[in-house]
Amino acid sequence: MRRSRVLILAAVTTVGMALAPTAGAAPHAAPPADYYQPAEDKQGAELAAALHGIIRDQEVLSYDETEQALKQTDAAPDNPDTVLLLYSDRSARADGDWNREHVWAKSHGDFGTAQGPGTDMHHLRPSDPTVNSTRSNLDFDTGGEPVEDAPGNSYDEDSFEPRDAVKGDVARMIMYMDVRYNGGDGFPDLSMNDQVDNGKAPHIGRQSVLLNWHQHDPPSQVEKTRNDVIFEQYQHNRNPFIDHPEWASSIWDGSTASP
Ligand SMILES: [Ca+2]
Ligand SMILES: [Ca+2]
Repeated sequence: MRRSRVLILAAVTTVGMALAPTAGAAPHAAPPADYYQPAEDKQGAELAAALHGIIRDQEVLSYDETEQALKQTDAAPDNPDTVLLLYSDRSARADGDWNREHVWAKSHGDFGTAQGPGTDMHHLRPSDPTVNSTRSNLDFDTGGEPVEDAPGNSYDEDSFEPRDAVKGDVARMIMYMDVRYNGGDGFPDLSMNDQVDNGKAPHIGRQSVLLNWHQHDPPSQVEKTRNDVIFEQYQHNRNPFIDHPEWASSIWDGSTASP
């Protein structure tokens, strides 16, 4: 069992390496065979620490560069002149009316748009400006009133609930940010907690709800391809929870403890 998995990964890597030097080549369908080697056989906090060591090795874009990059990472598969809007279940013209949503709200840790968490493509998504403004810096939780012009999303005074199709995407972006940012690089240690109304503290909740959303909305092909494009062409690091969804429950076992 183990042997065959390794062989499959090795085969994929060979294909990817052959394509890598060509501009615009199809991205990997999977991480290189050795990418997660330091995390092998680890659990819990040790796994989180190993993943942090792997994914902190990255290129860091400027905030200006992220706008152009999003036009590629979030292009609609059937129309590359448009970008998919995270919450709205529609696309917008790439040169049209959309803005950049920080899924880990940039006020939670107050990191702004300086190079670092505020420019990390793994949690930046094109968004309808009005919906982005409604989400504002709310934590994530269930319930509230419907968001106007964005069916399936709802919000109240202290939380935002995205539509079902992107609930898991949101959870995996938050988990990535938690493991990636641990207080190095001059930025705060971002971590999930099980609360709402976190304000400017470097926390986002609710962890139990996000983990539930991760379970019920597993990674889609669009999400996997996006992870590949960021890895191949921009940051050269990956979101481990898209590649290995099972690692979430090893790191966050349902308790409120967070690395
Ligand atoms: Ca999804
Ligand atoms: Ca952290």
